[in-house]
Amino acid sequence: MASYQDAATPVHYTDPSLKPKYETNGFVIVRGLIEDADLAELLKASADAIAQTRKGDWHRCRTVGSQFPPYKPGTDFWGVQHVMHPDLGQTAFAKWYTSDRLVEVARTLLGCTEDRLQMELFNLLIDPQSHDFALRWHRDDVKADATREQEEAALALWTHGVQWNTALHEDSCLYVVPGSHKTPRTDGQRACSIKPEAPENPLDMPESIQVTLKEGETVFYNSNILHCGAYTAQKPRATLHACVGDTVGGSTRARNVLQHGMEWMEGDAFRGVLRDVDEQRAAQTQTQTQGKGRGEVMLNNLLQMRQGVTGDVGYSQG
Ligand SMILES: O=C(O)CCC(=O)C(=O)O
Ligand SMILES: [Fe+2]
Repeated sequence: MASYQDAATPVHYTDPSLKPKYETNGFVIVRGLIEDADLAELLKASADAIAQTRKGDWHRCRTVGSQFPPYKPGTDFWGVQHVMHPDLGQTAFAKWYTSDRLVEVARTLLGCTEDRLQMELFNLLIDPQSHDFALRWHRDDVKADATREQEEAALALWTHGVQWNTALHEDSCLYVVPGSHKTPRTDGQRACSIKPEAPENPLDMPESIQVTLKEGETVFYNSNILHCGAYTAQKPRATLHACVGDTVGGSTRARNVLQHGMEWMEGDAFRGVLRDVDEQRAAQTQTQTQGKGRGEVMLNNLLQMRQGVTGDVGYSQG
């Protein structure tokens, strides 16, 4: 296996080693994904979304004190939820989520054609204002007390989606155990991830590393890799946090995605946002056809998956 140092070395988004690195290590750091004009636009949209959240005008948020959904009400925030929501009024996010480079990398990592991409979550992770905060070590859709066999079964299924963090400011909040997307926890790793409390020092987790992203870099990762997040009020954070699925996964990703409450995506207003960004993209590209209708195809794939799910999906943690 490649060294951890090698695993954490950024590669260009067109580099052929992208997929093998992602598959071996469970994550890959990518540079060159955001064009300069898009970075400025995303920074502006993020600043507006953060301001709305901190003022108490945006209630879909991650509050300090809640590690996982459902997030309880609160007054200090570590995330802005559902940034593509039409009521937030920031179309830059939907434009980025459906952009050529991002879609190409997601499609490559999933090994699928573009028409199979399923729209999922898009949130923004931010610095809390007045409290440091951390998540415990976890896998997003496997419970902490899962047996070895349950963990093995869950990991074997978890190949139909990819998650990413794109740092708009330098970001060192994420920690991962490279390669742990394929193997159940060792006894030592289990001991460090079984309690509901966050660790005092994330690096006490055996074989863990801290992931540092420079401005504009993205880490794509398997969200069932063993990972944790530690947040400080001392340094600005504005990190785009999103995932996308492959429709061949059927309902395997339903709980992971639908637990966040996606009903707002059904309305005409959101479809209108997707059409607007589609037109903007067509006006900017010469081919006019690349990516046409892409956002709506992705959305329709999600809505179709959701229709097939009956009953309450519950929550991945707790
Ligand atoms: O803050 C991060 O980068 C990770 C967040 C996370 O692991 C989660 O929300 O489940
Ligand atoms: Fe997580």
